[in-house]
Amino acid sequence: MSSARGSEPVTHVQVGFAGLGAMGRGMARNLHKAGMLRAVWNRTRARADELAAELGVAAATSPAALARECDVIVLCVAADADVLAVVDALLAGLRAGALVIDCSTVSADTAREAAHRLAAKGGEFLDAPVSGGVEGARDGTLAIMAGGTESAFARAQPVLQAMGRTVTHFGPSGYGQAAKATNQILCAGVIQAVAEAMAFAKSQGLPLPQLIETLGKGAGSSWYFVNRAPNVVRDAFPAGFRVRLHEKDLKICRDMAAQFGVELPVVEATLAQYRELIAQGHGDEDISVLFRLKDALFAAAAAQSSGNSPGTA
Ligand code: NA7
Repeated sequence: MSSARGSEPVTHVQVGFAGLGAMGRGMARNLHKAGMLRAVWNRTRARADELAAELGVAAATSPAALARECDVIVLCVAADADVLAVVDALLAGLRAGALVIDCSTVSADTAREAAHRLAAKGGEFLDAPVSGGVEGARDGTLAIMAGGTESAFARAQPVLQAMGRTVTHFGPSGYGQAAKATNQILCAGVIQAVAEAMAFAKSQGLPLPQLIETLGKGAGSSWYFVNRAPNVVRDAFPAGFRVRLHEKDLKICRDMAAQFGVELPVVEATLAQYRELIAQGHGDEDISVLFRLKDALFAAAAAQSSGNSPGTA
């Protein structure tokens, strides 16, 4: 047990990593840099083999084989059912007292269920979803929101510190996911505002690069405005944070709010618009592609009033 913030790499923790997608690969590389990565596993075997060869670590042939090798296992897979499936597969090889840290974004209920299944086999679980995107995963600067027991959080410290810059324990199992869901609502509101503001600015004929430069320093600015409004100028919306993934997360937020009998307007509006974007083939683009729908409002209005006064001063 070590509180490793800013200290030397901790080499005695032997970590296994499962889920080498866009996020997981960067996170696993940072664990390797910190001297902790022992083995990796990925559903599509080739990805595990490739990273294992790059880093000189073992490629486990199954989650159970990974669990047999390591005391700490980090997961970064996709949705609720995927996390539970991998947790179940780990159980067959679980070492006594092993700690599973799940960095996927799933519901708080799934986190509690995973904690329950692990506890029944003598393991510990920490939900530890992350924010900061692929860049944060690569640079080890993720914000990590943890839920679980104090002891699980303390044990996880060196591992979390190797992957993130801001690591916060919010409470028992599920609280990390609740914090992450809060973040995803925030992202929805901000991207709505960025997309709408940029479509409005375009309609006004404003010079967009100068506008981004100036408003980026103003009170309405945000990370999304500074980093993603330029996509509008480039007319390209590469991921980024894919529409499909944010849709998954907002459905989690919707379900969690529904448990209180509440429908959240920003969540509902964004989900409806994401459905439209996905139908139009934009599901794998960055969420700033929402601009296209807002821009289309002006195009539709212009088309409707065509023949009137197109160059209204
Ligand atoms: P990616 O790039 O889509 O990667 C997803 C990873 O999860 C990838 O390694 C998948 O394996 C793996 N995966 C997905 N479903 C399963 C199941 N059922 N069993 C085992 N492995 C699975 O997503 P990101 O890296 O951007 O995001 C990962 C999580 O962090 C997600 O919850 C985000 O919301 C936040 P594959 O290579 O496809 O076989």
